[in-house]
Amino acid sequence: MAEAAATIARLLRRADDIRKAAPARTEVAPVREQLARLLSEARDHLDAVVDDDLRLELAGAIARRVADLDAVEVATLLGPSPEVAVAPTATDDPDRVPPGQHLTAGFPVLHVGRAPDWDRPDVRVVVTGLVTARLVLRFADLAALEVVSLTRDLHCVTTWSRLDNTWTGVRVADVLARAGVRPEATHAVVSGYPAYSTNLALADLCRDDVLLAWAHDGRPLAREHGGPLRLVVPHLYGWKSVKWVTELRLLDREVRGYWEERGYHDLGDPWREQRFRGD
Ligand SMILES: Nc1nc2c(c(=O)[nH]1)N[C@H]1C(S)=C(S)[C@@H](COP(=O)(O)O)O[C@H]1N2
Ligand SMILES: [Mo]
Repeated sequence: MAEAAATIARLLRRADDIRKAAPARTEVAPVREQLARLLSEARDHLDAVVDDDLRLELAGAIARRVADLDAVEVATLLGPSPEVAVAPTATDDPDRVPPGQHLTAGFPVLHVGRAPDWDRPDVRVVVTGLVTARLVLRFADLAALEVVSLTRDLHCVTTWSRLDNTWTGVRVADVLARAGVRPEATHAVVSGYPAYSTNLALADLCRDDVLLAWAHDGRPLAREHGGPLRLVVPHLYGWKSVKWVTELRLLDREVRGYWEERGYHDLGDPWREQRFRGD
């Protein structure tokens, strides 16, 4: 039985070593798989630990590391992204490129899960929460608002930046004005396909250059980049720019979204390098 506890302790130490090395790795899936295997092996030894307190303690230690598997993904994402071509740092203009960022050659595609098979007729954006009128907007409802084009840089927390993206769409502020913002509203959660979301202060969401966009560089927004409709929040890291938007929910408090729940910063200002909570 002492042997079982020692075996578990050894497996957990190995898992922790791999976990610590994770930020340097570029492949997320193998790290996760390796950790999941070690942790399930550790769990297999639990029954052989006779002492109740020790067994409970070890079970807790394993459970915490299982819960941490998502955080491994976060840490790994902060390393250089494998699909991204990075231009030499020497060409980076410090006035355009925030600290720790590098220019990319192409336009990387980054999202959790799979892109939906949607076209413009499939667009439905629910505006809900602390609004005077809950709305379900179709593409035509959105396109009937004032159409805006603007050019902004996109900074992903995984360290790539793509300059001079021209986005065409409507201001979120105009969409929210149609629904009527209740005075108690201070924050929003914006959701997108399939179960993605992010939290934003209402003031950030209502800036003049925050759009629901359907075109990029003068062409219909490609599906992999969030087409038919995505949020664009140019002054914050890219994870705030929800692709395949489904819902804007206004709240009187901050409720964390997908990445924020996994340790990303609530605000995410690239110029202050707010990658993780506490940065
Ligand atoms: N629905 C959804 N939107 C998302 C994401 C996601 O995983 N799901 N990833 C975000 C992240 S981390 C970034 S950097 C940008 C990337 O946009 P791009 O794929 O058009 O470059 O989309 C954001 N929007
Ligand atoms: Mo990102």
